Amino acid sequence: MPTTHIRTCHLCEANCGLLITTEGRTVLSIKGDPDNALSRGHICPKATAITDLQDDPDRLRAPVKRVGDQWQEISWETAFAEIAAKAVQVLGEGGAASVYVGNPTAHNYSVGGMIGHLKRAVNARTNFSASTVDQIPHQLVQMWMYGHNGLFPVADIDNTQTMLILGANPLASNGSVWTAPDVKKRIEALQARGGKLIVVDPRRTETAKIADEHHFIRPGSDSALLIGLLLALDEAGLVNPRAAAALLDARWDTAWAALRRFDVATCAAACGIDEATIRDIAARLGGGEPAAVYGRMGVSVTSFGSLNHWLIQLLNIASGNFDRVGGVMFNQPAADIVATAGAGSYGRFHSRVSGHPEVLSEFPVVALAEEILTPGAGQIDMLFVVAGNPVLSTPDGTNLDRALERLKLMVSVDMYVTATSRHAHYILPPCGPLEKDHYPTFLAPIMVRNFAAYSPAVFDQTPGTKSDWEILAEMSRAISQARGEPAPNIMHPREALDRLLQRSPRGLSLADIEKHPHGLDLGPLQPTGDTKLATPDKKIDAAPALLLADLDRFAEWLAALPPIGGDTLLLFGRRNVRSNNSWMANSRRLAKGPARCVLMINPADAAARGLETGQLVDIESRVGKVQVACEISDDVMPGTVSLPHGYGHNRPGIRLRVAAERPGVSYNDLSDPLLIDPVSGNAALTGVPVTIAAAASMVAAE
Ligand SMILES: Nc1nc2c(c(=O)[nH]1)N[C@H]1C(S)=C(S)[C@@H](COP(=O)(O)OP(=O)(O)OC[C@H]3O[C@@H](n4cnc5c(=O)[nH]c(N)nc54)[C@H](O)[C@@H]3O)O[C@H]1N2
Ligand SMILES: Nc1nc2c(c(=O)[nH]1)N[C@H]1C(S)=C(S)[C@@H](COP(=O)(O)OP(=O)(O)OC[C@H]3O[C@@H](n4cnc5c(=O)[nH]c(N)nc54)[C@H](O)[C@@H]3O)O[C@H]1N2
Ligand code: SF4
Ligand SMILES: [Mo]
Repeated sequence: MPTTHIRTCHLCEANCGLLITTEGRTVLSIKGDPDNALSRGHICPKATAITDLQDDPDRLRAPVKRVGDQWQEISWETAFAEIAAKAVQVLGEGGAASVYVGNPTAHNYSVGGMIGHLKRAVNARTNFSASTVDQIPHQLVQMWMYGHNGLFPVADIDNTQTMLILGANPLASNGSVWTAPDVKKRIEALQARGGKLIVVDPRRTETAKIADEHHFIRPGSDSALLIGLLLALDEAGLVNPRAAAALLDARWDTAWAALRRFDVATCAAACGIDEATIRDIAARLGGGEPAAVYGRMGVSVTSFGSLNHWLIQLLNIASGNFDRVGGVMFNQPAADIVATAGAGSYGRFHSRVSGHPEVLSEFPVVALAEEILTPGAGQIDMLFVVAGNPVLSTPDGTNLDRALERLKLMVSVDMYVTATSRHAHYILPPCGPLEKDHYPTFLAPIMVRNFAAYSPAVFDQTPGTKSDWEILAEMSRAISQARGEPAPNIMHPREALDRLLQRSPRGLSLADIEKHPHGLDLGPLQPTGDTKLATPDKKIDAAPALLLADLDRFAEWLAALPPIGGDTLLLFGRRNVRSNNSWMANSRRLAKGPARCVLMINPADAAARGLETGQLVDIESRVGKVQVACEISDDVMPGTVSLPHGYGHNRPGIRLRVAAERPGVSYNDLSDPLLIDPVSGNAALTGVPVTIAAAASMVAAE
C-alpha cells in the first residue's frame, strides 16, 4: 500500500514542503506540498533527486578505512576504537586537533548540538567552517549592530513595493539567508501590485531577466554603489528612519559624518553604475513606499563583505524601511536561537600562523592549509571534516590537497568518497537522507513568515547504519573515554529541540508543532520595536568601530582602482538550479542536459582573444590554472568572466561515477587565499584577477 509522507526539504534554505509517496522502501513520487503555507506547493528539480541520494550505489553504507589506495569496510566498533586510539596518540605527541563543519550541517538540526561535544573530546581550538566562504559578514555585522549574530533583518518580499537585490540569484539558488520558497511567484506578485524588482549583478542572471531593472556592476565594488546610494538619499533630503529613529543615538550621526567624505560621482565611476541611476534608485528607496535592500553571496564574498553588509543595514534604516512591514524585520520563530544562544564573539584570540582574529569561535577557512602545513606548537595534525568538501569549496584547493596528505589522522563524516574525503583515514557515512527526521532550526531566523514544521523520518534507519548525530556522539564518547576524560553528557536531539522550543518566547513544545504536519503558520513578519534588539542599551550601534575604520581601506581602494578590462579579467561565480555546491553532481537526473561548468565571457573580451563558443581556454590566476570550454555571452559584463563552483570531480580517487563523466574544473583552484575581507576573514571569491587565453590543445570541449 502506498503511503504519503509530509516533509520539508532539507537540501536548501527554501525548505519547501514535500509530499513523498512510498511503497515499502521505494519512493514512488516526490511532489510539492500545496498545504505548506510557506512554499505553497513549490519545489525545484533537486527535490526529486533526494531519491537518487537515498538509492545512490556510490553512497557509502558502512564505515571505511583507507588501506593503501583501497577502502576497506570495517565495523562501527572498530572504527570508533581505532580513531580514539589514534587521537590519543596524536594528542600525546603534541599534535593539535581541528574540526571543519560543512554546509549540510546547517540543514541538519540533530548534528548541530554534537559538534561541540566532538570539539571538546579532541580539545580542538582551531576550528573552521563553510561560513567563512559564505555568510559570516552578515553575522558579524549583526552582532555589532543589533547585539546578536543571529538577528537577520529579513526582507519582507510579500509586502514590499521595491526590492533591491545585490549579488544574489534566488531564481537559481532559491534564496539564501532568506527562506523565501517559491520566490519567482513572490516576485511576480510584487510586480502585479505595481512594485519593482531591481537587480545589481555582473551577470544578467535568471533573476535579472525577470527584474524590472538590471544593472551590471564591477565585481567587488558594491561598497561604492551602497555609499553612493546613501549619499544620494541624503542629498535628496530623504533620510528618514521612521520607526527606527527611536533605536538610534549619536552613533547614527557618527556613521554619516564618516560617509560624507565620499561623493556620488566618484562612487558611480568606481562601480560602473551611472550617477543618474544611483540617484533614481535612492529616490525610489526613500520615496515613502515600503522597500527592502537584500544582498547575498555577491556582496559577502568580496574583500569588502563586512562593509557591504553594514552599508545595506544603514540603507534600510535611512530609507525608513527597518522594522517596517514591507521593509526588513526580525523574525519571531518558534525555535528562537537568538533568544536562547550566545550573541557571538570576535577577536578573543588569533590564529597561529597569520594572526586572523577569531570570528564566532572559528578562524577563516583560508587559514586551514597553513595551520596544517606550518610546523610549530599548535600545528594541526588531526582533522575531522563533518559534511564538508573544502578541497572544492575553499580557496586554493590544490594547496589544501597537499596539506591534508600530511595529517596523522583525518576523519570525514560523509557518505561519499569526495575530493576531500579521499584524503581521510576513515570515512564515517550517515544513513540515507530519508532515514533522518528534520527540523530547520537554523533557518528559523531568516524565514519570510513565522513558520514551523517538524518532519519525521520517511524510512526506518537501515539496521547497522547511524545518523550523523549518532556518529558524532559515539565518536566523541569513544575519544573521551580513551583519553580518560568523563563521557560527554549527550542529550537526544529531539529532546534538545523540544527544550529549545519551550525555552523560546513562544513557548511551544515539539508536540504542539507535530500536530501540524503541513507546518504551523505563525503569521507574517511584524515590527518588533526594541524587543528583539540584543544590545545592552537596546539601541542600534550604527557605527561599529572596525567598520568605520574599514572606510579608510575603502578610500585607498577607491583611489587606486584600475579601469576594468584589458589583459586581466575579473572572475566571479554562478549557481545553477540543478546544482548544490559540490555534492549533488552524482544524480543523473540533475547532471543531464548541457554542460554547465563552462566559462562565460563577453563577446568583446572573446573577440580580443580570438575565442569562439565551445573552444577550450586556459584560465590562470596567481594560484593556479585550469582548462575549460568557454561560452560567449553578453549576459556577462565586459571585463569579467563567470565560472560555477563545485566542480572538479576528476581528482584521483574520487568515487562519484556519474559526476566523473563530466567532472568540470574547480573554481577554487583559481581563487586566492590572500584575497579576503580582513574584517571578517571571509574569502573574497568574487573578482579574482585572471588571464584567459585559447588553450594550446584545440579539442572541442563538452
Ligand atoms: N568559488 C566558490 N566557492 C564556494 C562558493 C561559491 O559561491 N564560489 N560557495 C561557498 C558556499 S556558500 C558554501 S556553503 C560552501 C560549501 O562548502 P562545503 O560545505 O565544504 O561543501 P559542499 O560542497 O556543500 O559539500 C558538502 C559535503 O557534505 C556531504 N554531505 C551532504 N549531505 C550530508 C549529510 O547529511 N551528512 C553528512 N555527513 N555529509 C553530507 C556531501 O557529500 C559533501 O561532500 O562552498 C563555498 N565555496
Ligand atoms: N541550485 C543551487 N542552489 C543553491 C546552492 C547551489 O549550489 N545550487 N547553494 C546554496 C548555498 S550554500 C548558498 S550560500 C546560496 C547562495 O545564494 P545566492 O547568493 O543567491 O547565490 P549565487 O548564485 O551565488 O548568487 C550570487 C550572485 O552574485 C553575483 N555576483 C558576483 N560577484 C558580485 C559582485 O561583486 N557584486 C554583485 N552585486 N554581484 C555579484 C553573481 O553573478 C551571482 O548572480 O545558494 C544556495 N542554493
Ligand atoms: S528549492 Fe528545491 S532544494 Fe530547495 S528546499 Fe525547495 S525543493 Fe528543496
Ligand atoms: Mo552557502
